[in-house]
Amino acid sequence: TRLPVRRALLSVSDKTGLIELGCALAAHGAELLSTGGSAKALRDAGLTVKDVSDHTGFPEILDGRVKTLVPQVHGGILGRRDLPAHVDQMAEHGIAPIDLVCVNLYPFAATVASGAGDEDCIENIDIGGPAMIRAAAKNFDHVTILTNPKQYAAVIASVGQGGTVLAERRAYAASAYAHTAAYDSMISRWFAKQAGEILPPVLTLSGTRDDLLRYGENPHQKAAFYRDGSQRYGVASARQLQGKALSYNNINDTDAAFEAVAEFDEPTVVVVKHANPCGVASATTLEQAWIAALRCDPVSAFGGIVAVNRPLDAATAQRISKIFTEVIVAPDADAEAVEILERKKNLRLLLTNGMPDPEAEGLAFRSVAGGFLAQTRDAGRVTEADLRVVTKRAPTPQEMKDLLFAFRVAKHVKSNAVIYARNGATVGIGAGQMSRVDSARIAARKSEDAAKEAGEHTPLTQGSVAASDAFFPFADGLESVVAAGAVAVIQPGGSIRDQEVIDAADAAGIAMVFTGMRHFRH
Ligand code: 93A
Repeated sequence: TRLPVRRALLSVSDKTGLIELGCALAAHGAELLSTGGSAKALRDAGLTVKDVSDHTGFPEILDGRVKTLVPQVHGGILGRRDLPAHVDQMAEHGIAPIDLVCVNLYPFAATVASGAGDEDCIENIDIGGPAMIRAAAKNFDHVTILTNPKQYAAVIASVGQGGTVLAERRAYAASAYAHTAAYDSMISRWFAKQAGEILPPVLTLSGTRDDLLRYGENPHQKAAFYRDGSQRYGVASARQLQGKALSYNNINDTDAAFEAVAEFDEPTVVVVKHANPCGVASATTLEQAWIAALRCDPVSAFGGIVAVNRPLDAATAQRISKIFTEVIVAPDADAEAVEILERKKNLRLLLTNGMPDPEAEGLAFRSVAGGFLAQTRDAGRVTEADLRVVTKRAPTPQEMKDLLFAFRVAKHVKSNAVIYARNGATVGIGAGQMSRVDSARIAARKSEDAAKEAGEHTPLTQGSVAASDAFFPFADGLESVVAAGAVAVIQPGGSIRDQEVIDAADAAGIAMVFTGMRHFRH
């Protein structure tokens, strides 16, 4: 059934479409009630309008702060037409039902954006408008609430057919509450900003907010960096000493690099490209670690992101500055290192003041169409005590050290991940393949390339250890790391064919350990 509109209250700051709506309502017999500016606009267009103050017998007072906040308005909106008691009380107090409310609010955001002073901003906090919107939305059984000029055309059509139907009134009610909720959260952000508090983000990618990035993963995408204030030492809270603003991809890659380097206790360098490590090394000094990390894949390191887990020293800065690097992220940097990097105008240097705890709890999100997935972050870390030797040969102490190192790197490489490591450095990284065998081969081939680049005859995978982020489902993956020269393997285990894989390892005379923990990263 359609509900005709016999009385409508129009009170809008944005007058777009107001006249058309007023004309249509009047043409179908509605009495129009309106406030100051809206009434004037309607009258100027030749429509008959009753001022709310005439309707209620109460003037607009306090500079307009109280215009519609009266029982004649709110009773007219909230009264239930299906309850005799409500109908009687309305009659008793001379309250006429209002069937349609059209309100949009004082332009608080535009006032703030215009650089207006506090007093002006506060005067633009609408009180009466949201009250009417919320009241009309609550009584959607009987009342139509419009909050956006884009809704007018459909309602004009409905009114032409005799009135609005319940389903549309209910849908408008839902938009109405979304509208007032967004309005109040905007105001709360403004207050928080005045007080200098960390702001909870408003999820919108329009406007001129500080969090907006130049663009997203590609130039035709919009992007923003929403900080939730949960990370004390990381990209979100880092100080940028130099270089142009970070891009979306820079932030993503820098985060990946810094989270990875935080896993290691010894001086360590991680080089990241497209969110994957392309070289990781631990050594007694950062400089040695850089040399070893770069050697893993010097081609990919070009234009990469470098993360270190110690204050950056001059010697290391000097070496890094020799190749084109997008970002360096470090807990701190010596004055001399900062001076060296200052010469590289485009390089961004980020200092975090400390290292994050890799075992800290937290949430990680991933978007899917129509929603997002949330999970606790991968804070899992395997130690030697967790390992189970499954082969006849056990790893030597150095192999054991390298196995744990390689598995920790694997955690930060896209699945399927296969990592070859030796003496605390990766010597081949295979990332993001759909087949584990391909990841193993790619890593080995990259290692061969790196050896050629360095003028060496044997690839560094000869005599290395290998890590796999998830179990080998068949013996073929294991055989391919053996073919690349690996002499010890670390993997979660847990496949129904584990025994086949163990037999293949024993047949090759290599050592293998199971971690019991998987590090998928998709
Ligand atoms: O100042 S208010 O908070 N107090 C009120 O009683 C009130 N009634 C309507 N703001 C109030 N309004 C707002 O006035 C509406 O939300 C609308 O944005 C604006 C329309 O005013 P005018 O019709 O005078 O342009």
